[in-house]
Amino acid sequence: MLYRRAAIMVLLCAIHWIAQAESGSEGWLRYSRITNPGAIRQYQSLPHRIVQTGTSAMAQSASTELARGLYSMLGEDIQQAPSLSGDHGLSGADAFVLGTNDELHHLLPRWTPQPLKAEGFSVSRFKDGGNNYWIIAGGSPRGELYGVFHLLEQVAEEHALAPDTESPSSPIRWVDQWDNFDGSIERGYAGRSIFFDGGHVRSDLSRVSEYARLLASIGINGCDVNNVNSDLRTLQPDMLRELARIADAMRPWGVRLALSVDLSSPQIVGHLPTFAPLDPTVIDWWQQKTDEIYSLIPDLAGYVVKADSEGRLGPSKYGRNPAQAANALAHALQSHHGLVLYRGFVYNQHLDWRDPKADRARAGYDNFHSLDGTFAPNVVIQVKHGPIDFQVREPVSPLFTALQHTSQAVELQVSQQYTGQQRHMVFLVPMLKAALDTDLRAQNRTTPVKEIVEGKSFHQPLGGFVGVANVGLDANWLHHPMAMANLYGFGKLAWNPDLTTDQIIDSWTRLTFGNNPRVVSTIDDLQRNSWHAYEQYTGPLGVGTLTDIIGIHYGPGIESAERNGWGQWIRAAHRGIGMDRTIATGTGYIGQYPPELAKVYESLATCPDELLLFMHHVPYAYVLHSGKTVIQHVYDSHYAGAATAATYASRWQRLHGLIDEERYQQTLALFQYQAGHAIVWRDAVSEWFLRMSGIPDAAGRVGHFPDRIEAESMQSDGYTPVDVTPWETASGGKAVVCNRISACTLAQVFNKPAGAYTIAVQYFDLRIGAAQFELLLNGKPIAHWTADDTLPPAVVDRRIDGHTSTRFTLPGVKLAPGDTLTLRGIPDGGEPAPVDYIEITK
Ligand code: GCW
Repeated sequence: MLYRRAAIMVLLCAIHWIAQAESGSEGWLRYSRITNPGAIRQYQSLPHRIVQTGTSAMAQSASTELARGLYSMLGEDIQQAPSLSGDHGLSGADAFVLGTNDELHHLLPRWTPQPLKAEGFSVSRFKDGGNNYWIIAGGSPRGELYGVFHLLEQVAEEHALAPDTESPSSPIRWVDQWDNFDGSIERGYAGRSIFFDGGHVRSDLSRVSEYARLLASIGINGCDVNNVNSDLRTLQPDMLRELARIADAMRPWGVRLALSVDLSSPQIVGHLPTFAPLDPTVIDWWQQKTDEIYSLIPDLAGYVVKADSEGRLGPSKYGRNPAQAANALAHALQSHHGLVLYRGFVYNQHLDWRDPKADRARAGYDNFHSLDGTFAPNVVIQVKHGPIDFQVREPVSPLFTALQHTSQAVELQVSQQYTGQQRHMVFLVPMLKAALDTDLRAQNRTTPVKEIVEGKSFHQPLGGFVGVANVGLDANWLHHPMAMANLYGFGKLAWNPDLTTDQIIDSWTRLTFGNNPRVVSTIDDLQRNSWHAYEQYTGPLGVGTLTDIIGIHYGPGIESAERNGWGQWIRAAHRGIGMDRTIATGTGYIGQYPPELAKVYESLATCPDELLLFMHHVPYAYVLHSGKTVIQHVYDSHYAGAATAATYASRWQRLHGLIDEERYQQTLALFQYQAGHAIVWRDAVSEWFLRMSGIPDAAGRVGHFPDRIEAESMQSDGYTPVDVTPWETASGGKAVVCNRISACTLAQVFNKPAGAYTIAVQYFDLRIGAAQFELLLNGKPIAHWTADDTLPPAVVDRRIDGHTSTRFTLPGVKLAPGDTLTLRGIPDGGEPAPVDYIEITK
């Protein structure tokens, strides 16, 4: 009876899942029905019964998940039984048996457990008294849960099930969310917070539980839910009680809550006269506050600290250093087994740009290297993988080798802050792998970043991986259906950084879109090269993402990097470009690397092209290892990258009918958008470099647009020209706007040979309204669209620039000389239907 009830429950849930199908909310946990007869056959002998030996919430999640997944994929009734014996009915006595090693050994004394680490698992087969068992053993209930997800993933990918033992690379496998209590998310691009709204924790936390389940399935065991720019209310008693509800929602999935704390809290929340880290009243305050938190959240993973960085207060106010601040917190957490993740992202954003020796990239090393060995054992320094800030290409931070007696975690970004903000497809795993595999050659031996943070290189007890995820309320979590590969990939790399890009993308695609070979190979190919293409059209040769550095970090804004205190300078001049970070003549940054690697970067002869402008200042005519000049490389790579982005939509269209319509259409629209926005990037960067260097493009493309008609030169009724800032983000530096309430028009007589043409309209789509556009040929409407895309910025912004520039494309229009093409723009809600140009190509 009990079994039957469990089976019915599973069935009801399954119906619910089907109804919700394919919004992307299931991520890679779709568990879609296996229809391939060969695969069905290989799973036919699997047991139909699950015996769970544990009673914890995590153990319950493990068995329920196994039942849910197997039922959904194989359509078999799965019973959850309390013991090995009992009414076996039709399903026989075979079973999946779940538990920790100890529990299982107690139940099956003849079974020999594999030695397991705390979060490891083993999947094995065992025959006893004529019964066949699949045993999923964990070093802990969390390990058991990971074993279940592993087995289900094998089935979803239609692999033969085989015994296996795995354990994670390192203990810290966390995600950080930069969510604010008002429900906004700093650098989040997929809607509002799943955790907070209106200054409080949401009353409905069902998305939080679903998120924790997704995280558990890729081995993530901690989640810092509040922005590192921490709200000062975080540690107030009533807020802590609310935050405890989030911990409760994630706990059944083995995901522990962590909290970002602000170091000034003793003063602001505790009303002490000071927050000086070594002041006894402050030390006492942290202890009491920490005890209070643990009484509400007994398994809190720890604190994350951003201090003395981007306006956050820190120990420097009292002449103290990060170790003294971190250790004060560590002391309070020690008896609770909590950790302090103190961020290495400490720098001065008021650097003097006129000083050729000033260099933000130096900051991490300069602030921390002398502190090595002085941190408490439960402090971990959380280091962004590059020395600046998540640029499309950076070398790895030299801080990793400066700390040899301190545990470290690498901070990687899943949220595509500088890499297209989940409006462009950019599969980040190749980039993350390039960072993790970089061999820093500390002590003249092999010390790749991944082994340093695993604690292997310098024999540290702690360490690991932190991913800034920033999922939001969008049904599919990250907005772009392709972006979930980055979250999946981050988790997989945190579990095992030796996995290859191909292994990761192939699994993700199969789990997310099914096992059809054409679907798999098409999506794998699209994703695999997408980081390279994005780098090509946004920021080549290590110069950084050439975006609006002091704004939203999305579209092009090249000069924003220069002449301010933020230190992301590209040092572009009329003769040359790049930051001289050499030891010989530059900022000396290169000298922060161990000598073998420093030697490679210091010399122009050995510095890799892809990091050239990060390390050196060179003339535009400098010849790269590839044989091209820097300037020609800039032109060529921008054209090549945009050309690659232009192929995405048509490659995707070959999958029509092979995947669900909802995700198909959503992805197609994003690919079409990306093709247009890649052109905005290409033109902005190449035009800017042309103007700066005065060196023409050898292929004659840059500055020559024979098929383009500038809006400001068309015959206008109501449209007026405006200057666009920065100039490079609109063709010719100008656009036109309609300041009427009713429509304005632009008209042009066609004067090329008759034929079928593609008409592209480059216009601007602002958040504030939904302007309408209509294209007419000789007075007859041929297309109509609304400017209502949810493009970044996530905040209301009225600017006409490279963030909002977008394109509408109409292929196959038959045109003859003398035809009149008219574009009608109808403003809405303050959006003046802005237009940049029309391009008519064969
Ligand atoms: O990447 C930058 C972001 C800031 C962020 C900061 C950090 C949370 O632009 O928005 O603040 O880094 O990592 O602290």
